[in-house]
Amino acid sequence: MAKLILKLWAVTFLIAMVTAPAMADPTDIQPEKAQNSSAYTPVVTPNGSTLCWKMVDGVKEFHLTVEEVEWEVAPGMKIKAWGYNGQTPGPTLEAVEGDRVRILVTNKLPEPTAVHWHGVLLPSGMDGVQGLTQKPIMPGETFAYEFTLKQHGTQMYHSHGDEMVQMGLGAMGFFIIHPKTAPTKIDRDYAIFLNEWFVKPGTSRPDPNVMTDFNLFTFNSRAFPGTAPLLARPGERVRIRVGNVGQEFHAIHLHGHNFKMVGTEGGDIPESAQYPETTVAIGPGQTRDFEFTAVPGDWAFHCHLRHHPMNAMAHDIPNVIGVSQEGVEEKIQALLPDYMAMGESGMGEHSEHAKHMQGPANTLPMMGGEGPFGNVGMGGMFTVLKVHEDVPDFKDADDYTKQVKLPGDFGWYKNPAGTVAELAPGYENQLTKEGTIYTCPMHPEVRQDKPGACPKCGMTLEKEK
Ligand SMILES: [Cu+2]
Repeated sequence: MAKLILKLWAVTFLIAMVTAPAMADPTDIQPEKAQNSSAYTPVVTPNGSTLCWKMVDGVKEFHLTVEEVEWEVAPGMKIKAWGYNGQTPGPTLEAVEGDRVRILVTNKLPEPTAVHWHGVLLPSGMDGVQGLTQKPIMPGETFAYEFTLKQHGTQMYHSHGDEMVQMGLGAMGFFIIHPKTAPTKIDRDYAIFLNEWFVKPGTSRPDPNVMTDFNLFTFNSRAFPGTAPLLARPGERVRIRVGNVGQEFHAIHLHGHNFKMVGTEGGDIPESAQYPETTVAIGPGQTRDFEFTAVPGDWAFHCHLRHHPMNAMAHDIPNVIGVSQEGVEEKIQALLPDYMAMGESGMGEHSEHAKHMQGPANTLPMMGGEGPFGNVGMGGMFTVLKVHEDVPDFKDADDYTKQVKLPGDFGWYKNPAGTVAELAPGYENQLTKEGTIYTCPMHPEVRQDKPGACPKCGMTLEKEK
């Protein structure tokens, strides 16, 4: 009897081996990219990547693994996030309307999950809502989602199990579906995922319980000065897609251009209804696509909520603008020798101090970043659209993300003569005229009659009181 059972088991096992669908490990997937570039311009996800797929029996098969990832927000700060395939946001899925897709999802989290294909029209049972449309994907399990793409546009994917924690830790990504035939040719196509986080300075685990007072604001989970620039050549047609499944609204603003709103997560905006903007408000659960013709220059691209192009700051510090700090510094230095009184004349000096003062471990100074004219004094949701003549053609999206990582990459715009704001001729510096002396807060022996930087530490000199 035991022999018979063993035989039956062996036969069943063999049949299972032969008939089992190809449940490949992500590492087995050959780099057969969505590179049908005659039909569309591949999307670049700055600081991110595009997921490779392989064709299995006429179906484009993708493999996502949801797992803990160590992620660099900007040089000097890493977080322990939850993402897909080693990154947050997860790699961008890219396909074409009409494709049949199969997405294998392996759960390497310590708790159950499910993946929702946000905005994608599909059978209810493939919608990825844990408990409602499917069983949870238990740790270690791999689920297959399979459906035919009936639309095109900028869609997203994200966890739909323990959402506050899983999405709060970064489990999200783009799902971009190209039209079979595009009405206009796009030269550069970029995708930027917004998110906000709270990471207590000195720690690395984002706190998903924080509901309102976030201290990190990111484009593709990177904060300035860790954000890659968007490159284009003058006159090129550029599309930017922005996605948000966070907790807050953002007002994404581009300098130097009037762009046209061309799509939402619900699909194309008909040409007759497209409208001009310079700032697009984008709420949780929304995507927005806009297009423009690139104008030469280095153009700021950022969230316009004024705390969002900034990094970790303590929001509960007292407001000391215009309040004399005379004597305060000395008193506190008796207890904390490194203490510096700041904020009397505004927060701008903070970005200077950040260059030479040791902050807490694993956090980012409130603002910083070197530009061609000095400190940019920004952080968070901020990057630069660089429209330069000498921007190269990149082989594909991977080639771009490997070569373009930080704001200074590919240089700065060479302004034609006479097109940069300068000191107005004939106007003397009012402060110098009145005989003001400028000193360094760290090196009082440095004294001069002109504003400038301390030759010893580089800090901006302050008016002597
Ligand atoms: Cu914002």
